[in-house]
Amino acid sequence: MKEKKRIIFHVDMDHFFTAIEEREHPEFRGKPVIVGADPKDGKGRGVVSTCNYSARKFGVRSGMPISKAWKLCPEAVYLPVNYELYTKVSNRIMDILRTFADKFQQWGIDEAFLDVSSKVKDYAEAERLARQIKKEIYEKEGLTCSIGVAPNKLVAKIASDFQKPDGLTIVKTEDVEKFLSSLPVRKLLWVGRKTEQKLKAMKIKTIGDLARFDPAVLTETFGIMGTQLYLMAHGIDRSEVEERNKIKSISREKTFEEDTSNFELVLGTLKKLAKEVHSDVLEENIYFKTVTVKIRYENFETHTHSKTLSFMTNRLEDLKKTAKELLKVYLRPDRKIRLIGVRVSNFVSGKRQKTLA
Ligand code: TTP
Ligand code: MG
Repeated sequence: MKEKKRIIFHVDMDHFFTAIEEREHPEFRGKPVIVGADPKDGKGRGVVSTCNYSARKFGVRSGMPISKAWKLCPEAVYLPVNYELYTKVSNRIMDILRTFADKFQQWGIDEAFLDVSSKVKDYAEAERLARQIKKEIYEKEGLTCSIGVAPNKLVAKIASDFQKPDGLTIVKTEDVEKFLSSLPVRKLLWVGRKTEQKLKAMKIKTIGDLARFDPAVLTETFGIMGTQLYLMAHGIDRSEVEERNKIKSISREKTFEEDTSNFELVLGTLKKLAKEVHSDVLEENIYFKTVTVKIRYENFETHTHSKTLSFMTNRLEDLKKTAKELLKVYLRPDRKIRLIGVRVSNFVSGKRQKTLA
């Protein structure tokens, strides 16, 4: 199974939201900084969006309840999420990165894949190019990033995470299997908690364990995903770097001050969230097809429920109506609600929509 020879970069900004905040407020440098929900002296609800490396030393992590972060590190600088600013910086960084690539694919707010196969003839040149990219981002935006260089997206993504922050990890074709073998299987994209547990029960902990496993048994156990897992464990990934519509989804969520079964409040909040999402939809000049609601009960049990409309829309009424319809089935008098969220996805940009019509 010979792969077409390619050289792919994965660029991932270091502690993105907090790095921007530090740049804007040099007085925060050297201190632990946390961006996320208001900690309210430890009583705050909601979560940590991200934190700088100094806060990570205290055990703080993305996605952790803000109240837990407060316990671990009360002395940190706590800041609210300034999406508008981060999006602007992200757009500028993506514009810089795009100029270096034959093919480019933004991946989330602070990551991108670059296919540079025709720009460099070998890994030595690739290294020089990667250093040039890091330098340019630092000079223009004052921010550091980590870059993974590899023959495909899968390995490049794992490599960018290998030495962070300000890292550069190069994995040549002949080194791929060795590089992967000692890493935990969780590093393979798509290996979620459940799969990880199942693999653990089969005594598969590292990617190397997985690569040595009988592929027939993997397919028997996991179906088509078993075959995928086996290929990934050998560092095989043929997916192309391809530009998609820039933003993949727009969402808002709200953690209630107190868990509630006041449905008027819940539906009122849903409307408000829908309105906020909608104003972003208009600003971005996009049309959406899919609406998703998220609900978390007081015991943290979380559900998401989506509906894909048969049409593209940018109308608030469509969003509100669909979101309400989706959420209603989860409103039960015996269950208190902790959080709700609204998301739209499946986008077509407004401009393109016009030409399609
Ligand atoms: P990441 O690249 O996952 O994290 P990071 O850039 O903060 O840190 P690292 O140096 O490890 O790359 O995510 C990019 C941004 O996305 C992050 O700065 C904040 C946001 N984010 C959230 O809001 N919630 C989350 O749970 C995660 C993982 C990220
Ligand atoms: Mg990052």
